[in-house]
Amino acid sequence: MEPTIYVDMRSQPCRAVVMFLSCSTIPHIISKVDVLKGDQKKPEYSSLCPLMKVPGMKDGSLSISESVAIIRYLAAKFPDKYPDHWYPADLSRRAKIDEYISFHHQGMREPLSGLVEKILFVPEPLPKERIDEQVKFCNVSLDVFERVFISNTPFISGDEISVADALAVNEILDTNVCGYDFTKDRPKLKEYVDRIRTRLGPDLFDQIYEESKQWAKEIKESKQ
Ligand SMILES: N[C@@H](CCC(=O)N[C@@H](CS)C(=O)NCC(=O)O)C(=O)O
Repeated sequence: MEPTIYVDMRSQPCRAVVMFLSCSTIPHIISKVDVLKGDQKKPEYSSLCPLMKVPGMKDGSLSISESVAIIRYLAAKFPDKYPDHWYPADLSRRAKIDEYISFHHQGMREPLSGLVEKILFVPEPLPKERIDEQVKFCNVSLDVFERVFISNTPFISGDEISVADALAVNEILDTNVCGYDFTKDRPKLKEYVDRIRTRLGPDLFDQIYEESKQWAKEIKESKQ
């Protein structure tokens, strides 16, 4: 039986896992979890993934959460079923990707996903200064990202796309749901995002973003 991957496609780490899977022949079944309806807290899911977050994965008697753990598990279990550059067997190339992955949660997700959280998932709107402060945090982090991870190379690990880019691009674009497009004033970052879309193929990329774009549209309309 193939692994089941539990996702809500409005979620950045879920889209990163799906991007990797879509560029592989790793056998899998996708099962949808609606986070906005609270499916992640229902016993069917929380008994498998007690962290009650998506993505999740079940493979036989193993069930885990955390996008990075899921990607690493699938890459290790199916090494011949994805183009090597996604998570190279070569130690040095893999180390470059692992360097970004280790940076990712604090360095990118905390500021960027934090902004989405502070705008969309608070009971009362926060004062403008709190939002400005978070936007500043995002910009400081994106400065580091541009300077350290994509200063001389088209992708994080060099000339080819990898799981690091899948994780990064999904955080970079996620703030669009709440009206913040950080690629607007950052040509280097915009080129990077466009390069990933081209490399994946615009059809696949847009398909992965479809539910998120629809959600962004609904949020925008609800504010008018
Ligand atoms: N570090 C986790 C983050 C998972 C996460 O925060 N998922 C969010 C969606 S983006 C979630 O499931 N939220 C539901 C909740 O907190 O109730 C990963 O990379 O998988």
